[in-house]
Amino acid sequence: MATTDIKTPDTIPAAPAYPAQVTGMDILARALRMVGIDTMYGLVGIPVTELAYIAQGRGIRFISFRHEQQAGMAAATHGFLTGKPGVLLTVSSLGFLNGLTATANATVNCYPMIQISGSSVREPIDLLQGTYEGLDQLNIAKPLVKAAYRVNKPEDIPTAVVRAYRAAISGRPGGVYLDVTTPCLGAIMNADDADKLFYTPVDLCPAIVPSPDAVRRAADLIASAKKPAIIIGKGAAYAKVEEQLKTLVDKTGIPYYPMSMAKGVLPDAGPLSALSCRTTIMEESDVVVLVGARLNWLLSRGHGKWSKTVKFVQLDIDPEEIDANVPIAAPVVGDLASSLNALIAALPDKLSVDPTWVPGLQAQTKEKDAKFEARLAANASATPMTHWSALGAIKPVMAANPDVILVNEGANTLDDTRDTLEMALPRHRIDCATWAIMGMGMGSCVGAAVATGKSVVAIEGDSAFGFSGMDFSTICRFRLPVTVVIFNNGGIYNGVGVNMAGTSDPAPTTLDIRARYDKLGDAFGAKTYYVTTPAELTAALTEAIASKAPALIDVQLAADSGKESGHIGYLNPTPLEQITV
Ligand code: ADP
Ligand code: TZD
Ligand code: MG
Repeated sequence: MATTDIKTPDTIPAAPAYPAQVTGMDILARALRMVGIDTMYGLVGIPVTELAYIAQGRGIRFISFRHEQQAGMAAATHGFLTGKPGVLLTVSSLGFLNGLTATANATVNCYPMIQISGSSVREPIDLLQGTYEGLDQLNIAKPLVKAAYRVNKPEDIPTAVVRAYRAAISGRPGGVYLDVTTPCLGAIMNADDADKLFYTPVDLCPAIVPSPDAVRRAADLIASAKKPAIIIGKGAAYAKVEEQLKTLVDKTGIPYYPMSMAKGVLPDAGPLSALSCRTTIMEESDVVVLVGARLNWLLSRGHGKWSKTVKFVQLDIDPEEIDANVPIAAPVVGDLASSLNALIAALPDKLSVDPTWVPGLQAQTKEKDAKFEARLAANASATPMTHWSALGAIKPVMAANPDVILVNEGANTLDDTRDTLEMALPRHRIDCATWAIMGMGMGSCVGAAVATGKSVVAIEGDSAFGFSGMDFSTICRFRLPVTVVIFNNGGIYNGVGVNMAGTSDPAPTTLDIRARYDKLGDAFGAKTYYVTTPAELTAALTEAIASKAPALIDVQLAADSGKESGHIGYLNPTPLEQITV
């Protein structure tokens, strides 16, 4: 054979130029970037593992968790703090269901988030043929979320993402479910065709301006008030209307009472803060202005101690909220910034308030605060520690670090912490909120730290911590500046429950009074502390916050510290003391 017959690379014909191709996963990651999503929380596996890799490659931070519920709590907290939907990524079936609990909780709390879940191939799910992780996820999600969509074709992904985003933040924010099928994730498109799908959506969260009539009616009612009060809810924290609220309070001199997660929207310690006067406001106010707060169980649904003649002004974005429990005399439906601006402009410069009203509330505040301080002082040296002595040790440290975000869950641990720690800044308190659920702790810590870059302190009951404790490892893996403080009183409410059968099984409320939670922190390389005195606790928390590194403080309390159900024992069908068997 002549050497000229040998094919060299030069003589091999060039391969035909096939167009570059992309998958549905790539389109999804780009669509998320297009609406400004820069972080995703989740837990991967079939069929979304590669999606997470691609998202990371495209500049979306992927925060990987140990349990989807906690990833969802992080996404919800991210949404609440930033006003942009937090994104949760889950696998099909149980991963989806684990995450859905957080998406449902977000919906109840009006936090914007999007749960994106991979789902299996449709046909065998619909015919119940037993496919891998087969579950009719879309229909299961629907009743628990604000909106639910499924995307089946890669061409539809950018539209689906924009729709999910708008649904999460427009009107009343909430949880949105986006189901993405496995074939859609894996579908291949020509890159040129895919490029044409992307667009920049206009005005993703439009203002909703209240009607002038509604504003006039509300302003007239407020102007007629003798004993007015403002109740600030977490809707106001979310809507970032602290400046407008300050102007309203400065202009009118109306005192304010914050709901739990609205603490700090205006300072708890401000001269017009009526934080200690909840009952007086309920019993005596003639006009109450609800600003992003629902008249739900947390406000006795407008009944109970409320004066029979009180008139409500309600500022809310959701028209369906109005009259939900009691008649609302002056509804103002709109976004809070627009509504407050309009209301401030419509109010007279001076109100004719009863001259004894505000000084009376201020005197009451002084008296109640003094009593509270006396209680803390009386407990200061209690050994073993109680909730109060522990909180007395924590209070000055948190006061010295006002920009630290507080995460808080438990029963007594929740109620006593809320009562003890004053908040000076908006959106610095995240708790178990409207549903009073346990299991938001570690996820919320991660979401708060990632979304804001700020330091976080969680104060957790020992039971509450158990719901999310494994995701302390996520705090450690991402080296977040989070300190977790565990109040160990050995149980749900306390550790002195008695097994009514008299057997060796623990009582239903009993956990582990001798547990060393700090050793869990050791397993993941955190700074850890085990403290038994208030002085040790003050020192440990000071050092832990200053370290800006993951830290865990196990606070040993007395087993008898804490009462059943904390402040809401009245909601039990029958008090434990009255139960006989
Ligand atoms: P809290 O538990 O603090 O009392 P809720 O969660 O019960 O607060 O109420 C929050 C309310 O705020 C909801 O009714 C919600 O519709 C409303 N809301 C949320 N965002 C806005 C907004 N941007 N403008 C007006 N209202 C809002
Ligand atoms: N499960 C879920 C998901 N949410 C709940 N709220 C409960 C159970 C019931 N529950 C409460 O309402 S508070 C609480 C539970 C289990 C824990 C209280 O114990 P703790 O706090 O250790 O967290 P204290 O300080 O001991 O009261
Ligand atoms: Mg406990």
